[in-house]
Amino acid sequence: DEQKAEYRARIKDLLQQRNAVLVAHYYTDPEIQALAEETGGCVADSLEMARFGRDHDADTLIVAGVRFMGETAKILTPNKTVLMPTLKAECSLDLGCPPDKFAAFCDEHPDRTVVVYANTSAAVKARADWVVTSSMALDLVEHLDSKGEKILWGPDRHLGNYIQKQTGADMVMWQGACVVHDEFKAKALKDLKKVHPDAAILVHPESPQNIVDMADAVGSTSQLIKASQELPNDTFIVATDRGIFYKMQQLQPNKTFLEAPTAGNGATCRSCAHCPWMAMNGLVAIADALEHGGATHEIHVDPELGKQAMLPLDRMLAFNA
Ligand code: CIZ
Ligand code: SF4
Repeated sequence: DEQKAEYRARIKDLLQQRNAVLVAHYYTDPEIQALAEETGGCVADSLEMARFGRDHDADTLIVAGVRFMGETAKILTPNKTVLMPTLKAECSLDLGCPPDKFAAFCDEHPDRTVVVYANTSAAVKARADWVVTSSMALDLVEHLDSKGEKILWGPDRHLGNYIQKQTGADMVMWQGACVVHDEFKAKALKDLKKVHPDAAILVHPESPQNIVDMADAVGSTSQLIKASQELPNDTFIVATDRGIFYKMQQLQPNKTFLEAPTAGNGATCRSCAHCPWMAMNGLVAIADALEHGGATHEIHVDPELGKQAMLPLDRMLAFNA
């Protein structure tokens, strides 16, 4: 703990020296979120991280999250230095959607508007008409559907199915999944709900359909945080990465938050509901990134690719339902 305090102090100094700001995702570990808050950075979902980084006047952004979030920051602000605690923080949705295969899929459906989730590489974004996050995907697809557009959706199949069901839009889908949300189990969730009959179930739509079907509220991370404040329940069962408990507990200290079970019995897989790549964003790695930058920490995006990917990203940021 003494060592951690030392790292925190060092990071604070380095942030000032470099005129840098720490931008952290809700799924990072609590101490990282706390540090971002203490130092004038932000804790947010990927949409708000992108907005915050774009609008902040720091020279350097240090993005605690996964690679696509750093890439998005670089695409939106090519003149800023974008550092990440580690460049090895991937995302199963991004990994499961290689740009060449995705482009071939798009070529098979030239009549469709291409809508991709933010959890993709710069090259996949560059091929898209729209980028979305889970907080505005439903509204955007509703909007496109109302104009009679047919949609090609990628890469998360659960989020795509959920949106298709809600909107009735004509969608073909890439079959990707998030390794964290894909693990939630309906039978174990039913059992947990029996033990806590008054609990409200909060579900991120990257989860399988049978989990979404049991939800009292379905939404993006920021929407679930809002639901935890607005619903009258004292107890919540939460089906998303448990990093989110930091913010929920901070805003509602008297409420109880339980992890939705990930394996057949909730006890066998205590760490499943935490993204292994988000967990790579530790204090040591952040200090190292700020101190050394360079090859092992700096995000680069090919400028031409970046220009193409900026178009659907700007559309996303400008879209207001
Ligand atoms: O699962 C993720 O990586 C999410 C929810 C990202 C985001 O949009 O904040
Ligand atoms: Fe990707 Fe899932 Fe991790 Fe989010 S939680 S970064 S979607 S693997």
